[in-house]
Amino acid sequence: MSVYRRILFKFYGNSSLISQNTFKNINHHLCLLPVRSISTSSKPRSLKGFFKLGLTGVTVGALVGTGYTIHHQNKPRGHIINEQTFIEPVKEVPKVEPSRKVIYPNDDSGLKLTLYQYQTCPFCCKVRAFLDYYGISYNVVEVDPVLRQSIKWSEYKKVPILIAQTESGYQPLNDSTMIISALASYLKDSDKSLTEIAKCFPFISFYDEDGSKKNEIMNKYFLMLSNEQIYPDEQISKDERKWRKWVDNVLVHVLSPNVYRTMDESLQAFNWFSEVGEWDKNFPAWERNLIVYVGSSAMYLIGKKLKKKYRLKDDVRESLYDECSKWTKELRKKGTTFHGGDHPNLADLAVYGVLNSIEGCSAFRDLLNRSNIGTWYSAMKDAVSSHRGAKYL
Ligand SMILES: N[C@@H](CCC(=O)N[C@@H](CS)C(=O)NCC(=O)O)C(=O)O
Repeated sequence: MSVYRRILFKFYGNSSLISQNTFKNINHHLCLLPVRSISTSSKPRSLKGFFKLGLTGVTVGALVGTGYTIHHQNKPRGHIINEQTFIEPVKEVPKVEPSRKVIYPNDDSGLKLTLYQYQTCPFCCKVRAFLDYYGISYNVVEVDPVLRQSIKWSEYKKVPILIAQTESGYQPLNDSTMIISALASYLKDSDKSLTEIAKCFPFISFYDEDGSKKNEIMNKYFLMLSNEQIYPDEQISKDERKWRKWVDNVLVHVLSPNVYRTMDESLQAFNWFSEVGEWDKNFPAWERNLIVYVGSSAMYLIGKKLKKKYRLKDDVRESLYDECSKWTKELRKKGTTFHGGDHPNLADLAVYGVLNSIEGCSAFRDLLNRSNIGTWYSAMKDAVSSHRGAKYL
């Protein structure tokens, strides 16, 4: 995969959003030059010759096109559907010096965790919000978004990846929602090991409409508790799941078009990412500059495509305000500080985490000025930064 494409992947998240055509089109443009030079250098042809050549071209094109379509449609897709796979424990992971260590002296979870992340990726922020709130220590490995050497050992190529040290090696956990559900299950009911819990989140692989391979993690919004008494109110947990899904399927999608709304905002955002991700320290200068300048231009363009794909309003800020007001409206209805009542639940942590990822961007400042989410957000910031969840463990 080209470095350019990887940069798009990093900030785009969902690979299917980078249209295959973007790259095909680039290639097509490049192809125009040699084709033209061949035709100008050849001898003039008769009209009949041109017609014949054109007809042959169209026929060959149609045959190849049809053949490709048939091949594409007949490509075996079903064979891996329903084939369940688990995230296998690994014996070793290559030793890398953590970019930083987050240590909470009162942490008695017994967990030894390392988070492979991008500092401002919304999904990584979500996982950190959870760990910080519960005061669970962890090492951070800031992944180089271009070369991604530090996650070469993993078959899963996205971040966050969390690994938990076990007696016989390491248990990787992939996907922010699954990571949080697995850890929350473990913290509420540590009868099962994380390896056993990871098995409760099997994934199935399938090909999507574009023919790209996707994984779907089963049960990822559910906590795996052996004792039903621990989570007694089904309605509360249903509500929590509903909002966690909304974060992954709706809220995150309004962020990029807002953060990269104009070229200026995009560049500002990347400079802020660089600052908080300590790219100066973690990556060579050429790479940091490459990410900032190529990344911000690419994301500006991609932001426009995402706006269309997710049918955001012409003024994308309106979509951001609308979504956030759904959250605050529900909060008003409940009449509590948090969705979880007087302390945050997993939905609060998820919303806080993803909004926290844009805290240094003008979109976030506008959001605070134009909506009433600020009160909830500061209460969350306070709860997370004082690790208030530790007392509920
Ligand atoms: N559903 C996943 C999404 C993770 C994701 O898309 N992460 C992006 C970064 S924001 C990623 O790693 N993209 C691939 C890449 O950078 O190569 C989750 O919740 O963790």
